[in-house]
Amino acid sequence: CSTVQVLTRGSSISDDDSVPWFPRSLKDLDEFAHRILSYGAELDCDHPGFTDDVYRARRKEFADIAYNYRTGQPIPYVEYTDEEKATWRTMFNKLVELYPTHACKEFNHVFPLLIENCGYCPENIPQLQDVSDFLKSCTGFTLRPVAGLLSSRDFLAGFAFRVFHSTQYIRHQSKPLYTPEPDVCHELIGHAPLLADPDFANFCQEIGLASLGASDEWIEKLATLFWFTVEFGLCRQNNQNKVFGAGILSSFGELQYALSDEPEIKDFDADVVSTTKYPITKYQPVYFVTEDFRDAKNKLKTFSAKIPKPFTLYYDPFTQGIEIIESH
Ligand code: TIH
Ligand code: FE2
Repeated sequence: CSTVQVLTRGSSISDDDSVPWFPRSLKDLDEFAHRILSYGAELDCDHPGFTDDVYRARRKEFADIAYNYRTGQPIPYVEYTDEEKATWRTMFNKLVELYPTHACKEFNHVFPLLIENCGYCPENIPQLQDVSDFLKSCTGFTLRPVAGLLSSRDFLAGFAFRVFHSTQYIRHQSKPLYTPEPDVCHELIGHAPLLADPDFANFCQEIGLASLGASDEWIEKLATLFWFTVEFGLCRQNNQNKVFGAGILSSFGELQYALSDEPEIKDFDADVVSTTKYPITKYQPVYFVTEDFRDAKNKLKTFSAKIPKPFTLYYDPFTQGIEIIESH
């Protein structure tokens, strides 16, 4: 028989070299601010804003806000410029035309609530703090500003705590209908609506919990599952494919393409999905379809039970922390 020991903070699990460090409390997420893969202003040379000094300087301002942010602080409000608002308006107006026919029903249920409660409209880029407050009241999810790209490990870990790392800058005005990197339009139009849905929120947290303490190899698989669901997932509703992936919902170009005859559509099988390769700078050649978010969560649970870990962990909603039970 096995003995079970509840670990307190700082005890043996953190001394075990075979288990990668992971956050155990909301405050621990502050560690990530300093571990971004690219600082906002260092844009790749093929980025549309690369030669635009004004855009680069603006990206640096946003990066600084996120870099200095700490758990518990309000996310600073940002005054967006007329040019930035015009980019949002172009996207917003085009996307809302497609949602009734292309987006899943859960998304279409929440979207009007964001218009009502968070200032979503063509003329206004909503503020992260307002959206965060709204999400918190629906599912407990909160937003946290992020300065640049996080590693998959850090990004997924946030989900264990129902924290979504969100960019605050906007895409370059020359390419409003598709960008290869996340921006505030992608986060607020693509991701935020479904983070207000209880089943979807559970699914997201499940991926996050599965990622804590997992090896690099398993993180890669979970990040791929994340990609083909939260970012690029389709589901079946009334015998039709509908979109729930944020990467599709925030791109007018890809939203039309995803439900056309062009891409390959496959049924969701977690083992297959988790090892499928994908491009990050162009439309996806293949999408996977799940039944609904509960079905996706159950499949994910079965999958993540295979991840070897020398302990079991639980999320404690009262402390918003992780409890670890180590098996000997
Ligand atoms: N391609 C998306 C858009 O244009 O809104 C943004 C991203 C999706 C996935 C990662 S970045
Ligand atoms: Fe995203």
